[in-house]
Amino acid sequence: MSAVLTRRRALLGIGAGTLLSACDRVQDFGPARRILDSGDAISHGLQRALIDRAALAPEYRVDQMSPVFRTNGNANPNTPAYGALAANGFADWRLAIGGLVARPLQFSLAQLRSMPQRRQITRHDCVEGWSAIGQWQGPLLGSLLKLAGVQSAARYVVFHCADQIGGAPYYESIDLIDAFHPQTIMALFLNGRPLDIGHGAPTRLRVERQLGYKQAKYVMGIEAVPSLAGIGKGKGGFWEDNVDYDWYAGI
Ligand SMILES: Nc1nc2c(c(=O)[nH]1)N[C@H]1C(S)=C(S)[C@@H](COP(=O)(O)O)O[C@H]1N2
Ligand SMILES: [Mo]
Repeated sequence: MSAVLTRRRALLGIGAGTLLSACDRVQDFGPARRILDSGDAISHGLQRALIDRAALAPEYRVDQMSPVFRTNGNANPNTPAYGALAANGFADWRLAIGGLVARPLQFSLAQLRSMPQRRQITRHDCVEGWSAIGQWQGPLLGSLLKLAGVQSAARYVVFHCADQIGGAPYYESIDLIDAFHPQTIMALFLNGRPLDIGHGAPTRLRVERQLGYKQAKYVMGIEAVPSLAGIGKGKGGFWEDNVDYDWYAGI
């Protein structure tokens, strides 16, 4: 880690664990590391941006949890394929991880549940003007990606969902900084219960530094890609493609 990053971390009071995990990831990706090492003005700006990106979203106490966590968007994919998986308790469902990875993997729900889990109480903010505080639990997305071995040419992670809106598949994407953020999980539980269909069963993304529409529900596949071109209409997500929402929806 550079001296500037170390000093800034001290100034900002960001925990070593938090920032180290972000730095570790940067080290894994050659080009970003080289920019960080170059020591010019642009590099300084990028360092500041990266520190902001590594910050944690606020976490809340149990007594601050919303009594009701409403659903929004699709509350059921309503396809025969999804219906068959749900009818069987998702025993036949698999989460596929592919694209630019050394080892394409398929995880069963039981396998995901047996992995180390992170539990966090966070606030979900929807652009439509509502928010809710809930407790999410699941494995770190970063752990899954490490098992698959993300290749250095990858820049984004795309989430392919089981549902559609107006005939277009719902999908979302984030960059590798958010993918390896210490609060980014594939949630299996909401408020201590297995994710219900309304909230995205059997797993949904929680990327806590971004707005509600990035929190992809009904995730069937995760794909590491070099570029967002050629996926959907190329803007990185259903809402980005169709109503011009920002791809980076930071909060
Ligand atoms: N697959 C899928 N993911 C989705 C949506 C959707 O319609 N389909 N809606 C998004 C929006 S706009 C919000 S605010 C949240 C709502 O999550 P909730 O239903 O668990 O409250 O899911 C997001 N993820
Ligand atoms: Mo939303």
